[in-house]
Amino acid sequence: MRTIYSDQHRLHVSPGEFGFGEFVPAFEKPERVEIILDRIREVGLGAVEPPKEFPLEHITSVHAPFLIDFLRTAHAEWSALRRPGAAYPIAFAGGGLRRDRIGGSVDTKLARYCIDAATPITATTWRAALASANCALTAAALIAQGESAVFALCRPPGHHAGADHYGGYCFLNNAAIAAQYLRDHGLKKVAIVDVDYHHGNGTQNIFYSRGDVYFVSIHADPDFEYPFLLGYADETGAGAGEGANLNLPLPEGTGWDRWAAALDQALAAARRFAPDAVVVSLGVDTYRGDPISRFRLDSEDFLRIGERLASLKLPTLFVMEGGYAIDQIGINTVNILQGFGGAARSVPRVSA
Ligand code: SP5
Ligand code: ZN
Repeated sequence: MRTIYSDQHRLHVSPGEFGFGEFVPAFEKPERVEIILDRIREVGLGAVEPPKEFPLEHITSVHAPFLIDFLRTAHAEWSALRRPGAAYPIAFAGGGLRRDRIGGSVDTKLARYCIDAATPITATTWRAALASANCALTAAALIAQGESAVFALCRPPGHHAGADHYGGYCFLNNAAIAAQYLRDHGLKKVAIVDVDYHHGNGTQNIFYSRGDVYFVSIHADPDFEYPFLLGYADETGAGAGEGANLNLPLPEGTGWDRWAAALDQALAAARRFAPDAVVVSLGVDTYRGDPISRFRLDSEDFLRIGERLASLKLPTLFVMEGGYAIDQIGINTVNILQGFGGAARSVPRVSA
């Protein structure tokens, strides 16, 4: 399996995040994808290639242009006010505040566009986010040209970024951008299967009223976990998208048996949709050792996930999302790809 990777991801380094009463070092850090890349090379998964550059239209086909303009210019506006560090919001657009205000000061825009205090914009964040989206687009172009499976090793991740908002360590929704590219290049129906520990609220938001892109997500119940206010089972789609959104929230402590039953349900639903290709939002923060998560998957389980995804027998585009257990992130991620059948050679190794 080919991997698309850009070293420009290093241009995004979060100074830290607010969480549960303190400012803590960022969990979403550059080492994550470097370790995955090392593992890809160690097992001989396949070629690692840089992304091509794509026109911004592929991004503005899923994100509001005003959000894109903001991501590009936010830090310049921030530093023009002689502020240190990176741009974080100091207020949020809940409580009946005006969501129709899309301009104003950098703080006004941060309040409107950003959904949390864990997704800072630095001077070079935009370049990293753009390179990440280009990885997904490059992989999508390969799938559109007939490749059976490609891994977009995206960083920063994307599935929490919606049509006109961002957060959850995500700026541009790489999986959604890739799915839209496939739709624009001859594929009639695309299914997105999101196996990250967190609900892919941004992806759901983008496709909620559309019947051509099916979204199914297996995740921690938002009743106790981020993003808290989306990802419930009663969200089934709207309008032309009614029935094309499936949320499978699971309780704290979920282990393989229960998670695998949800995966089977997700894959059965995806199969019924009869898509022309599948985009997998690939998070490995379901791992038992993940520092911010409460599921209990073992490294071996990720091999099984890959095998079951392969049973769809469809062109498959893997897009990297979350996973914060740095020591095991390479093994866990590549186990999914090897389980899928992505390795030209070598026996899957399951522990360090
Ligand atoms: C792409 C992705 O996986 N985004 C996840 C965003 C989760 N953000 C909120 C996490 C709060 C973490 N605070 C954890 C403290 C643990 N002691
Ligand atoms: Zn996650």
